[in-house]
Parts: sequence; structure tokens; C-alpha cells
Amino acid sequence: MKAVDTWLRLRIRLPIGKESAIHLQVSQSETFVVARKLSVALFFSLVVLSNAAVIFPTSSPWAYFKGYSEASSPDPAAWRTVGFNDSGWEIGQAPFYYDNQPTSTTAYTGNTLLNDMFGGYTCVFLRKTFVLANVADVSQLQFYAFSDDGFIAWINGVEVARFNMPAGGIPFDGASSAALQEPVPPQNVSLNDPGAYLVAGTNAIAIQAFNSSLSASSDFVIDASLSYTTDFTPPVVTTLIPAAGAMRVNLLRIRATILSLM
Ligand SMILES: [Ca+2]
Ligand SMILES: [Ca+2]
Repeated sequence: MKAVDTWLRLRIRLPIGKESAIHLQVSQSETFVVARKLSVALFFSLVVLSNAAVIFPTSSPWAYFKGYSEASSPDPAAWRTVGFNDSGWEIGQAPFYYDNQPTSTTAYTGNTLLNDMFGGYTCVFLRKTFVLANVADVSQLQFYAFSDDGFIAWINGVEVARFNMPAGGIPFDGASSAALQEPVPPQNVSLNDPGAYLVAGTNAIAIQAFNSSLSASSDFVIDASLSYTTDFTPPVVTTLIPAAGAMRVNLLRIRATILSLM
């Protein structure tokens, strides 16, 4: 009897970084059940549109609020959430900066000069929204920040990065940890499992950037960017029942346990 291969192609979306079980129920016509046997094979192919994309680059515009007070009240954390109304905030292009020693070889330059920060306030609140259509494809975020002297960053209210800051919540009139020797290294932070806080549609990133002192630090700078990586690692079949290539007169069920790696 001539064998005929019939391929059934399935497209299955797997949760990233989790073990998943797939059950396929197969039914056969009684007419053919004696004469034909079914074999099992699973192949995986992934279509990758891109493996990295910029969500927003450095030197981007932000809504910003000078730290003369908390950015939101009575809840000092409300400003970090996507639903917060920042229409009253100023808009400025990063880097935000000042430098009292502009001729220094390590002097900061930028696009938004904070000429009232020295002696006026120790932190700046920054907010930006961004849209992600397909959160399930985002396996990792890459957050970059250039900061003198420290910052805390949140996405949708969840803290994702902290640099040169004391632990815990820091009030508007708080300060970074002790100033670092210049040049201060840029921060590149890989954020795993971003599906825990990203949402399909509009998301919000918030940064509270601090100086080390109200009037004893001669400079300040903050700039940031955010990129994402799509998942291009093929999933691994950890168990397959029946085994690949097995022959069955009656194949009614295929069970595959699949580990989708980051
Ligand atoms: Ca400095
Ligand atoms: Ca400083």
C-alpha cells in the first residue's frame, strides 16, 4: 500500500520561560484505521521579525517635574503609573543637566538645562509612555541610563532599576548615595521576564533621578533609553509521547512537554 504523508501544521503560542504541555487529540476514520498507521514527529520553527528594537532612544522628550515637592499626592507613587495625568508637567528633551564647571573635561552637556537645580532641588521626576502591541513576543528589555548621581526607574509602577541609591523609597528631598568618581559609568540593565509588568497597549516608564547633594554637588545629568529583544530561542521538547517516529495503529493522543527557553 502506498503511504501518503499528510502534514498538519499547527501554530502554538507558548508562555515565555515556562514549561508547557501540549495535547493533540487525533481522530481517525474507521475505514482506514486498520490499514494505516500514524507516526509522530514534532518540529519547531520560529519566525523572527527582529531580535531587537528600540522603544525610545537617548535624547528623547520626557514629561518632567522638578523635585520641589512630591510628584503626586497623597500617594507619592501614583505618578509612576500609566493612568497618571501629567498634562501639567513640563516637556523637555534629555539629557537633563547642569554643570557649574563647564570648562571641566568631564563637564556635562545636554538638551534641557536645569539652571535652578543647584541649591533648589535634589531630584527630577521623568515620565514617558510607550506602546507595545505584542507583549508576548518581548522576552527581555534593555534599559540604559547615564546618571549623575543616581536614579530609580519603574515600569507601570514596578521598580525595574536602581543605581547608586539607598534602599527603600526616597522622598523628593532625598539624595543619591555618595557621588561617584567621574566619569560615572553608564548603566546597562537587562530586565528579564518583562511580561510580569508590561501590558498590551500603552505602558509608562518613570525615572526619579537624584543628585548627591542639594548645594554641594557641582553637576547633574540624566538620560535613558529602552529597547526590547524578541524571543528567538527554539523551544525544547522535554518529553514526547509516543516517541518521535513511533508507529501506532490507533493514534488518538500526542502529548508533548515543551520548555520555551529565554
Ligand atoms: Ca558628578
Ligand atoms: Ca552630581
